[in-house]
Amino acid sequence: WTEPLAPGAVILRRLARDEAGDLLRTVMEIAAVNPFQHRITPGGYRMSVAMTNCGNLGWYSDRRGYRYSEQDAESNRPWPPMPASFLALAQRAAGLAGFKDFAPDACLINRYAPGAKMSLHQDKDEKDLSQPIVSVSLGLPAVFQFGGFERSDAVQRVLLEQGDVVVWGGPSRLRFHGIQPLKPGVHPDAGAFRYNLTFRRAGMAH
Ligand code: MD5
Ligand code: FE
Repeated sequence: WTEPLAPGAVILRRLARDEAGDLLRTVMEIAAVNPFQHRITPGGYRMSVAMTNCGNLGWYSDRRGYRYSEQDAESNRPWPPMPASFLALAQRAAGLAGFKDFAPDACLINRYAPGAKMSLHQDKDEKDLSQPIVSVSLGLPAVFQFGGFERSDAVQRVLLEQGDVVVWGGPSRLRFHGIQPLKPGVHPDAGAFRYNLTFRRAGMAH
């Protein structure tokens, strides 16, 4: 079922529930080629979330800054291709939220271990901010924080569970958001972790 969160933001609860096991297996295949890594922020901190990517572009952070690149600067190799099942899910979700021709070229894969969090931030490294971001939650549940357009604005808290898909577009594309520290647990498909796929149009529209 669909739950409007704010203008431009829609939760598609459990949309990916039935395919979650397949998605997780595919995540493990990608991670076997391009392992999860804890990136360093420009400020010099090690991120608690571990990341990998698939698709033509991948999101990357080091002391030089945040950016999208065609290669993993660690290995100098291209990211693994975006699996057809990932692309189909992202496009289906975007379409349900009213974005008819979403063409993601990047999928950032985040892995949260107990205690891992993502502090309030905006996603604005993408070139075309008229394109939405589609987020797919897998494994352990997490508390998502959904804020406003200033870091100091009040946040709404939303529990995201395996199979929940959120489309962030329109005026919600640039809201501050984050993930509260993951509570320890054991998930039957994902063990001790939460995974999140975020599909993005990072480069120029064609
Ligand atoms: C996560 N990941 O659960 C989240 C899901 C990230 C990140 O935030 O940058 O890797 S994506 C949530 C999102 C994206 C774009 C806009 C908004 C939320 N928003 O307006 O709240 O690992
Ligand atoms: Fe984000």
